[in-house]
Amino acid sequence: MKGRVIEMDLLKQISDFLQQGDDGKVFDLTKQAIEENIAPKDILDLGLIAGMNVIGEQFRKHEIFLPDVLLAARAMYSGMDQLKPLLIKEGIPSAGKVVIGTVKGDLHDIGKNLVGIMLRGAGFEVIDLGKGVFAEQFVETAVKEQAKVIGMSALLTTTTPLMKNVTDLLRENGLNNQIKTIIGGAPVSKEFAQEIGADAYAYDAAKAVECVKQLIDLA
Ligand code: B1M
Repeated sequence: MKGRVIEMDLLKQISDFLQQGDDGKVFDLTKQAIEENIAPKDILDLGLIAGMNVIGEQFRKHEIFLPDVLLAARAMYSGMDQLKPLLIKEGIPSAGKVVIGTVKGDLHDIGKNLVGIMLRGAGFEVIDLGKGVFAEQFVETAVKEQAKVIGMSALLTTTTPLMKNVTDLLRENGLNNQIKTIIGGAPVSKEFAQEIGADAYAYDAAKAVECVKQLIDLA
C-alpha cells in the first residue's frame, strides 16, 4: 500500500514536470521509475500521457500557448525514448507487417508513435512513414512491402478527410481486400471510419493492437 502511494507520487511528479516542459526532470524521473520497477505501461499512462492530457486541455482553453505545448512534447519524448525498448518485447516473430503514418498536413506524431511502439511490442513489423504522409505513399509502401494493414493517424479536423484518399485509392486499385485500414486520433470516430470505408477505428494504442490482430486475420 505504502509502495503504491510512493509510486503514484513519482508518476504525478513526471506528469507535473512534463506540464512544466522540463525535459531534464522528466528524463531523470522516468529513469528512476524504471529503476524502481514501476510497470512501463503505468509510467506511460499515469505519468507521461496524464501530463500531456492536462496540456491539451489547457491549450484548448487558451490558458497556455504553442511554445508551452512544444516544450511539453519534448519532455514527453525524453520519457518515451526510455520506455520504448521496454514496451517492445524483443525476439517475437513478426505477426505481420503494418505501415503507419500521420496523414498529409498533420504534424502530430506522438499518438502515432505510441501506436507504433505498442504494435512492435505485440510482435508486428512496423514501417513508420512519419508525419505528413501522402495517400500514394501509404499505398505504394504497403504494396511494395506486402503489408497487410495501413494505419493512419490524424489529430486535426482539417486533415481527417485525407484518410479517405487512402481508402479510395485502395478501392480504385482493387487492393481493399488484401490491404486493410485502421484509423485513429482524437477527431476521428467509429462512425467516421465507416463513412470513409476504413476497416477499423481505435481510440487508443492498446485498442489499435487488438484491431490490427483482427485485420491481419481478415486480409
Ligand atoms: Co496541436 N492541436 N496543433 N500540437 N496539439 C491539438 C490536436 C488540438 C486538439 C489542441 C486544442 O486545440 N485543444 C488542436 C486541434 C483542433 C482540431 O483540429 N480539432 C491542435 C492544433 C489546432 C494545432 C495547430 C494548428 C496549432 C497552431 O499552429 N495554431 C498546430 C498544427 C500543426 C500541424 O499539424 N500542421 C499544432 C501543433 C502542435 C505541436 C507541434 C505544438 C504539438 C505536436 C508535437 C508532436 O506531435 N510531435 C501539438 C500537440 C502536442 C497537441 C496536443 C496538446 C497533444 C496531442 C498529443 O500528442 N496527445 C493536442 C491536444 C490534445 O489532443 N489533447 C493538440 C498525446 C497523444 C498520446 O494522444 O495523439 O490523441 P493522441 O493519440 C492517442 C489516440 O488518439 C490514439 O492512440 C493514441 C495513444 O493512445 N491514436 C491512434 C492516435 N493515432 C492513432 C492511430 C491509430 C490508432 C489509434 O491507428 C493507426
